[in-house]
Parts: sequence; structure tokens; C-alpha cells
Amino acid sequence: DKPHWSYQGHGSPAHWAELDAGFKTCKLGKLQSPINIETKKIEKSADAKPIVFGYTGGAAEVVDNGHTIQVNLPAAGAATLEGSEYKLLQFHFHAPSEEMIDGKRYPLVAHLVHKNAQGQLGVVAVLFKAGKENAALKPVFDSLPAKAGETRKLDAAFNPADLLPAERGYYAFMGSLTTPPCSEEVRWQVLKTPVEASAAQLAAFKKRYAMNARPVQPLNGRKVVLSP
Ligand code: B30
Ligand code: ZN
Repeated sequence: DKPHWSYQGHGSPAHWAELDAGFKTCKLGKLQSPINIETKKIEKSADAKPIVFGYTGGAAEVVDNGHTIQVNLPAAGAATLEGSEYKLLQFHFHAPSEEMIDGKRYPLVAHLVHKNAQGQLGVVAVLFKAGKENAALKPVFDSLPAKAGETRKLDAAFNPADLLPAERGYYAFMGSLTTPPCSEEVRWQVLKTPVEASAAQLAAFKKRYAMNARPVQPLNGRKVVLSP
């Protein structure tokens, strides 16, 4: 039997393309994510519009899908990325952060996954550094499903706006899903300012998923821009 994709052993990122015919892009793609963002090499782009966050509080369910903890948000609003409206679908976590800034990974990242009316995906990444307890994460980490494959509904409405830093500057580039099938044409926006999570919160995620970050991928000439 073919191994399922994973982060360690036979199913690890170096082997993803061999696991399934549908995963070829993981090896052959030229716009793969994550990347190392080299801050010395990027330009501030006056054209990069501020992200307009139109998130709302709504129902949420926490799923352990076997490769991360994911929070599904059927009614949480939308974000406007470069003038196009993208509906928020879910967010999930990677430890350590998949995206590197000048060769450094943060202990945790949340990927807020959106889709526009044309079916294109846009991901907003929120980096976490060790610090004080993050109140927005508390209901999620207090409701972790017991094991992979299980889902738990949150009791109260969840507003993903509470995850965002006050400062909304971002790095932007075109990339891919960071997991198989590694599909490209994903619009990436990595918020420059990290938010905080406590050591206990970081440990709670790492206890479930100690390492679920793909290695960084070649830029292949892609431009990374920094919003004003
Ligand atoms: S990411 O933000 O680039 N890490 C997907 C969305 C965002 C990212 C990666 C993947 C995605 O929607 N994948 C397809 C759905 N998954 C099911 C799932 O959500 O749990 C299919 C799969 O991966 O085989 Cu497991
Ligand atoms: Zn992700």
C-alpha cells in the first residue's frame, strides 16, 4: 500500500510527488510554497492595496484532520485581496511556521484560507511568537478533538478578526498549497507583524503536531512585494 503523505519518513515532502499521480506539481511546479522571504531583496510596492478584512463572528468547528488542527468557518465573512473578494473558508496551523523570514521560522503560523468567485484561493498567514496568552486561540485549543478524524463544534461564535495583528502590512507573492496536491495560482499574503501565543498554547499544538511544516521552495524568479 502507498504511504499517505506526511512530514516524516516514507511519506515526507521529498516523496510527495511519487505518492500519487495527482501530486506531480509538488515536484514539477515552479511557484511552490512556502518560501523564505528575504527582506533585503523585496521592494515596497505602492500598488499593493491594504487587505480589507470583512470577517464576522459565526459558527465554527475544530477538526483534527490528521495533518493539522483546522477550524472550519461556514459563515465568517470575507477579505478583499487586491480588489477581489475572497470568502473565508477555514484556518489551520503549522508548527513551526512554514514561511521563513530571513531564514527564521516562527514557532507557529495560522493559514486563513479563502476562495473567490472564480475559485481562486488566497491565503493570509498570521505568524505567532512566544509571549502572552492569546485569548482568540483559547476556545480553539480548549476544544481540541480527542484524536485525528474527530470534529468538535465551538459553543460560542468565533470571529477570526480576533486572530489578526493591529498592524496589517504584508508580504505578497504567488504560490501554491503547501500540502499535496501542491496546486498553484494561490495568492499568498503573509502579515508582517506577528501576534503572540503563550508557551503553554504553543506546547498544546506541538503535543499534537510537533512538525508539520514543508521545507521552503525555490523562488524561481518570483517577485515578493511588501505592502506600504
Ligand atoms: S495551505 O494553506 O497551503 N497549507 C488546502 C488548503 C490550504 C492549504 C493546503 C491545503 C486544501 O484545501 N486542501 C484540500 C483539502 N484536503 C482536505 C483537508 O482539508 O484535510 C485534502 C487533503 O489534504 O488531502 Cu487533508
Ligand atoms: Zn497551511
